[in-house]
Amino acid sequence: MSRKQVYSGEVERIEVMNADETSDLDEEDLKQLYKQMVLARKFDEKAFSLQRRGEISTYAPHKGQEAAQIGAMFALNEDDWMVPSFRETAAFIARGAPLDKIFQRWMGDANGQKDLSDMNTLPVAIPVGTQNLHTAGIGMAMKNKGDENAVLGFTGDGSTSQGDFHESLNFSGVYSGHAVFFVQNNQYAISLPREKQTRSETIAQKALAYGIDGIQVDGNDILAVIEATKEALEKARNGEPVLVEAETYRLEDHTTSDDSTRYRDDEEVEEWKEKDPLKRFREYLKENDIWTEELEKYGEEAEEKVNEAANKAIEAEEPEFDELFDYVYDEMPETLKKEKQALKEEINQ
Ligand SMILES: Cc1ncc(C[n+]2csc(CCOP(=O)(O)OP(=O)(O)O)c2C)c(N)n1
Repeated sequence: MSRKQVYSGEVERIEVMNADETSDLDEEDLKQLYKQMVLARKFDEKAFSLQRRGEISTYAPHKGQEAAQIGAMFALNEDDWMVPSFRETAAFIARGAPLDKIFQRWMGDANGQKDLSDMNTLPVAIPVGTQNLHTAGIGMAMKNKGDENAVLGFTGDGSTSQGDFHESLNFSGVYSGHAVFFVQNNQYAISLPREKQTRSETIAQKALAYGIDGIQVDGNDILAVIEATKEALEKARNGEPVLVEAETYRLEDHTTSDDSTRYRDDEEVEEWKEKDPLKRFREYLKENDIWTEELEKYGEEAEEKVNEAANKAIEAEEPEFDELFDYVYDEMPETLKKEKQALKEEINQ
C-alpha cells in the first residue's frame, strides 16, 4: 500500500492590534472609520428603542460586529458590488445609504431600499444562505464580461451549513468568479453555537475543498479586517474567489424577538464585551496619539443624526397599496392577482 499526500492547504489568521502592529492608513481615514463605528452603534441603540415603541416590528442588532462590517466596506471600491444578508446595517451605513432610508426599511417599507443599485448594493435578503448564490452569480458575470471589479457578499456562520453556501463556493471556484464570501462568524445562529454548526476547526478552511483560498481574521480588529478584505478583493478581481471568516461576536440578542440569556452565559458575553471592536479601536487610536477631542464628543453628534433620521423615516409617506405586490414578478401570476384582489377588498382599497 502506498500513501502520499495529495493536497495540503493552508489557512492563515490575520491580526493587527493584538500583534502590536500599526496601520499604514492615514489618520483621517482612521478617524472616519471610528466615527462610522460610533454612528452604527448609535443607530443600533435607536432602532432597538424604536422597536420597543412599536415603530419597528423586528430588528436584528449588529452590536459587536461593527469592525467586521465597516472594515469590509472600507476595502471595497465604489465600482465593486456588495451583497448583504440581514444584519448588515453597519455595512449599509459605511456604503453611504441614507440613515432615514435604512430606518424606513426596518420599519417595513421597501422604499427604503429603492436607490441601492446606484451604490452597487443589493437589497436585504432574509432567507439564510441565499445571498451566497447572488454573490456567486454576480462574481461569475464579472468574470464573463471581463470586468475588473469584484463582489463581496456577507453571510453568517449558520449559513455555512446550507447547500447554497457550498454550491456558491464550488461554482465560484470552477468558473473563477470575482467573489469574496465574507462570513461573519458571530458564534451563534440564533441559539445554535458555532461548535454545533460544524466540526471544522475554522470556517475559513471550508474554502480549501473548493480549491479557493480561505483567510481567518480577527473580526473585532477593524485594521485586520481591512487588510484581509483588501487582500481577498485583490485576488477576486483576478478571478480567484476567496472565503474570509471574520471571527466576531453578536453582543445583543439575535433579534428583538429573541432572549439570548436562555442559551448563553453572562460570563461569555462579558468576555466578548472586553473585546468590543469600538473599545479596541478607541484604545488603539489613543495609544497612537490619533485620538482627539472631536472623536471624544462624536457620540452626541451621532445621536443627533440618528434621531433626526428616525423622525424623517417615521414621517415618510406610507407606501402605496400596489407596491406590496407589484415588484415581485415581471408578470404577476394568477394566484398573486387573486391574493391582491382579496386583500384589496378586505381593506377596502
Ligand atoms: C432558509 C432560512 N431558514 C431559516 C431562517 C430563520 N433564521 C433567520 S436568521 C437564522 C440564523 C442565521 O444564523 P447566521 O447565518 O449565523 O447569521 P446571524 O443571524 O448570526 O447573523 C435563522 C435560522 C431563515 N431566515 N431562512
